[in-house]
Amino acid sequence: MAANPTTRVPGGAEAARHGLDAESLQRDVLDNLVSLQARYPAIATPHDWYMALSYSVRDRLLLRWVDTVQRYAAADVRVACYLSAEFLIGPQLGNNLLNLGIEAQARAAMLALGQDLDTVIALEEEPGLGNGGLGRLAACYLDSLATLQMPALGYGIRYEFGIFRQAIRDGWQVEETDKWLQKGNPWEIVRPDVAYYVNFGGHTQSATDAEGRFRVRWTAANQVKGVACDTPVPGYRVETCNTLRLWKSEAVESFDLADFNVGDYYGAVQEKVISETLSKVLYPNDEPEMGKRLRLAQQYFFVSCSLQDMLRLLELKGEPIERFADMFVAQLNDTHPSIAVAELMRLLLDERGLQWEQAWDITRRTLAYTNHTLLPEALETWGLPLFRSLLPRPLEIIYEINRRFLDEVRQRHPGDESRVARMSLIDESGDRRIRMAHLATVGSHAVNGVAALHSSLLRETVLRDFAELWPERFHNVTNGVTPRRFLALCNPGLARLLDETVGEGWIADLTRLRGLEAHADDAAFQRRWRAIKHANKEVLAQHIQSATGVVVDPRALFDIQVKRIHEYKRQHLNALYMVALYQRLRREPQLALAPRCFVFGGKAAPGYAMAKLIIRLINGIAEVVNNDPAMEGRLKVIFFPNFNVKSAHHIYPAADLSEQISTAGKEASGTGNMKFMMNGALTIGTLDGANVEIREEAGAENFFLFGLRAQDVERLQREGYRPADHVAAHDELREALDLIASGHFSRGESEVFRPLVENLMQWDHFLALADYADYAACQARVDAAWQDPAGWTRMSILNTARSGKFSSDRAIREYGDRIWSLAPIG
Ligand code: B1H
Repeated sequence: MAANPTTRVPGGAEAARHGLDAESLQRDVLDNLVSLQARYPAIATPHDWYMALSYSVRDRLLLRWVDTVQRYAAADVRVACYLSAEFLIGPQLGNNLLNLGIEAQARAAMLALGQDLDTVIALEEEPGLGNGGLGRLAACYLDSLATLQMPALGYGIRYEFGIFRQAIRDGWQVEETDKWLQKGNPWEIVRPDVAYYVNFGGHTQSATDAEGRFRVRWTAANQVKGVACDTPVPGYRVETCNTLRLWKSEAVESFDLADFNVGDYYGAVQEKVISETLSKVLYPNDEPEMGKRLRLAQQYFFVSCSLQDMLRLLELKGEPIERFADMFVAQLNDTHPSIAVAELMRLLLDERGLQWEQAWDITRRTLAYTNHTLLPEALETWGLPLFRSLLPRPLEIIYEINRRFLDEVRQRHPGDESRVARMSLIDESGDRRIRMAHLATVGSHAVNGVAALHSSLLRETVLRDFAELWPERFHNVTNGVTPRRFLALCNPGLARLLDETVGEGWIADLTRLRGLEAHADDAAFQRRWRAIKHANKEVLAQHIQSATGVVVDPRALFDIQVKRIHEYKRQHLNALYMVALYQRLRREPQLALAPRCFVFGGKAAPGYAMAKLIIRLINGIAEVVNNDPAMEGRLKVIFFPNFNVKSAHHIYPAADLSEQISTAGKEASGTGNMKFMMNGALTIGTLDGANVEIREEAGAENFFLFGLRAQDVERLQREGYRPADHVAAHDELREALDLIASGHFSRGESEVFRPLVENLMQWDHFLALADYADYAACQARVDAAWQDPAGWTRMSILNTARSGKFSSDRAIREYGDRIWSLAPIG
């Protein structure tokens, strides 16, 4: 069990000794301005000040960082390694100041230098090393691991280009490259001495070694070098500072001298270029793209480097190889790192000479797998020819794992060959493909889903046969988010009120927010609560105006849906409702509806045409509604471009209503839903993912529930769903679809939205039309509730008060207790 993080960062004279006071900060910022940026104050750009301050803050982390690393190197400390292809860490400066407890000192120091701290913080480029929830979850978990003082390392890829920047042109999404490293990254320490070689291609040969043991040699066609790039991860007000280690690919040698000498200079450089493209760019999909060789190479590259690094750390600990699983546990963030099963086996068998049984025992005890999706199209598989050509030796190991595993299945279920085919690591039904979720499950001692509903569905559907075979290996760990970034940092106004009301302890123990319940009906407290929300809405209104040119009134109900754009998340259901509202208001201008401002944000995968069309639709509706004088003071529609961690800081605190309207059974958990709740937004949502638990915690009376349940969805789809029936039964819905199809929101061009409307009318794979009537009715309840400010504010307070469960600290304690057997070390 993790200890309560009570070790506080010193204040007063203590602070001065640690350089944490304003005066020494100011001195260092000036020094760094000259020594690192080569600038003096009069000519320093705002970015120079950002760099000078960031380096000064990083310096203050170094001592803790080095101490922490040293402690983990000691024997008998098990270290949790979080393997993830994505870490969406967000801007670092503000968060590091918060966790160190030196925000006020930094503000004073910068003021003395004539600089405004908030302006400097706002300059930081977003490290967009992830797509969405999965990558952000990994970042929240690193924050909690450090705060709970648990020995941990994050391992991933240092993409040179993170998620693209989204611009909106003529209503369409346009992707622009993300150049987050262009001006340098002050948080990163590159370690050329921490580097490993990774094999690709070629062939294998087996032979018997001198001691008569069977050994396999993999002769690779080429090798890539992975170099460690470290980012410090300080815990909140504790001495622990963990490491996020991201691998950058490099050519093995800058110049292949042999080639150079025979005159193939360009050939030698070419090899270098190919090696270095490996960690160049993040794949911008929130589901896998079929058959991308470079993606598989990225996965193997970072997994191999990470496992080799863990083996090296084991040596540093002075522990024998047999102790590997006692010293390390590796959590696989979805299947993207699941090649770790084969790679750890390879390293233990081929490089360390272990026997199969022993290697397999170590591998299974080391690895644990988190599943993040049940959507069939998002379950990762790799075609055999591609896999074989890139990773011949890991493929042989996978075959052998499969052979032994299927023997076990046959022993348990003699004659049940259809079960064997279902469970095999290789899907033989069409082109033969490796099922990465099966590989991860077979090679792990624990498998978990990310919300209670998701974990049950996982056991009942996708991994049913496996849960039958090994029920004890299946767990649920409901996701969580860090209250440091997503409450304390992004909502300072509310944070001050929380400090005053329940004491500062809530930041490290979010369940203390329960203390707010006693104030939920207090009129004076309610007024302060509303004033804070209003101020946050004013800030967001400013950002909206500068991003889109549209002026919105902070007194309107801010109804917000921000997340990746996907049909299962049903932004189009929300859009249909906006169109219906617009028509109602046009017909009946006297209608007593509360003024609403709908805000959307989120990126579409560049190749996902329907998602891009949904963005176009929202922008089309926005253009019409926002320019219609009859809608003035009643309705506004905003598509906030380039939603990312940085803009999220302004969005969650300003929300009144959180849209969590995915088709039941499709959203594994959601984490935005938790961020909204903490910041006092009410949720309108289906019984999907973590919404179920949010409603349980908040109380059914403080949650706007609508829609089909997961089992209804399953039944409807099994029995034959006919979307047109729902349209025929609902005039408002039909009129909304007709208006969209008429070209009203596409400048008269009726072709534009035809694919969307036709898709809905014919297929509607995610049952938007089936849920429409109930959604609209629920929105009417929202409207009525909003008209009673005291009642609404009470619900808002209770949502924040009861959000404690959704802290990532709780989630990480559960991983530590149930899956990692990991103790914190103070
Ligand atoms: C989630 C992904 C994902 N689930 C493939 N799956 C990717 C799959 O680049 N790829 O190939 C990237 C991402 N992401 C999300 O994980 C779920 O949809 C959310 O419901 C969940 O909250 C989040 C964190 O668990």
